[in-house]
Amino acid sequence: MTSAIDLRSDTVTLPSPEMRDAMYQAELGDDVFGEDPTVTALQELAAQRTGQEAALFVTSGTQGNLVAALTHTRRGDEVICGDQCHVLLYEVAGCSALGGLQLRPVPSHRGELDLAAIRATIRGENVHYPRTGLVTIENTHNRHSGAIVDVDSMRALVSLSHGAGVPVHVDGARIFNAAVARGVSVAALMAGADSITFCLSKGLGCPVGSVLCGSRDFIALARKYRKMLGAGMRQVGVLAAAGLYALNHMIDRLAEDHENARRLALGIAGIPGLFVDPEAIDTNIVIFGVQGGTPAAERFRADVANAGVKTGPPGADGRIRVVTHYGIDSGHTDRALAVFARCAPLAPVR
Ligand code: TLP
Repeated sequence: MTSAIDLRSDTVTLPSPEMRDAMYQAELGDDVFGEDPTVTALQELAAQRTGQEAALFVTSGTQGNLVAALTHTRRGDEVICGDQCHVLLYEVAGCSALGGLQLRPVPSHRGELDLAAIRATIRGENVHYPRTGLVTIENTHNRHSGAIVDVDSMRALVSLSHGAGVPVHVDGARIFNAAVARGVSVAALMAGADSITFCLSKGLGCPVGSVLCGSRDFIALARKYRKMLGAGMRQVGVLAAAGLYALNHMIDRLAEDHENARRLALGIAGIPGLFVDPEAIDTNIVIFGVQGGTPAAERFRADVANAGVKTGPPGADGRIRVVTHYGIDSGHTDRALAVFARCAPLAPVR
């Protein structure tokens, strides 16, 4: 029996033998004392890659985004974000529950935030109003099928926000996918934004961890908030070593994931009863519709799972997400497409 093809997320990747070896060999120390040389090396490299002064190793993307929000704002502030973004939909309302922050969603199109809506949403001075403390943007955008927010668009957003004295945080969980797909540096994609979280535990193949990057002062304060959240970690170089390995060896190969995602999207577009626009696939996420809406999508998902292909559950809009990653090659992609064709609602023989 062949093993399942897991397209649920790029979070399911396992560390390669070389990455495990780097973890085994890592030089360690107590990072709460700032004495873990491997963590320090990872943070320095992450800062350099993102064009920031400093960086902080955090446990997850969710924690990185929360620490960023706590560091940029004060209780009672508003945070402007996209209406489909991860911070708003999938981070357990941490900003509100733990930061006393109010999230103000604005419409987003393929990851780009509507600038007119942001202009209208940033608060002026009025006794009734909270302060606008932060604008946050996601790049690449998960719910918009891994869409890339390009440099020009980022520049316009940063200029508008900074013009109003509001900092910008980038949820760059998959920013290296954007950088590789566009052939530009992450530093260029930042376009002057104030901070970024990127994930090591997605396409880069690490077992755990994300990095928050920003100015030296910002990261000094962020370190305190990370400690407050209970994530002052000790000999954590054993995990940072995987991150260092990933930044040095796992970035260029993301292009393969993008090719496989495109191959999946082109295949899905040719299957009667499934719907996707392959032209809309920028990176490694494909979100597609199933004729018959949510009930048909649930049936389809169960059928393909029985045939050995794992996909995400249908979202609120009834569409299904598949994500390519280090554990998926073109052979897996073609096998998955054959299963999709057999299980699609309009398949000739079921
Ligand atoms: N996304 C996960 C799930 O939570 C949905 C996934 O499988 O895609 N920002 C973005 C854009 C993300 O997609 C995610 C994870 C995070 C932040 C949070 O990262 P973690 O899982 O490390 O907390």
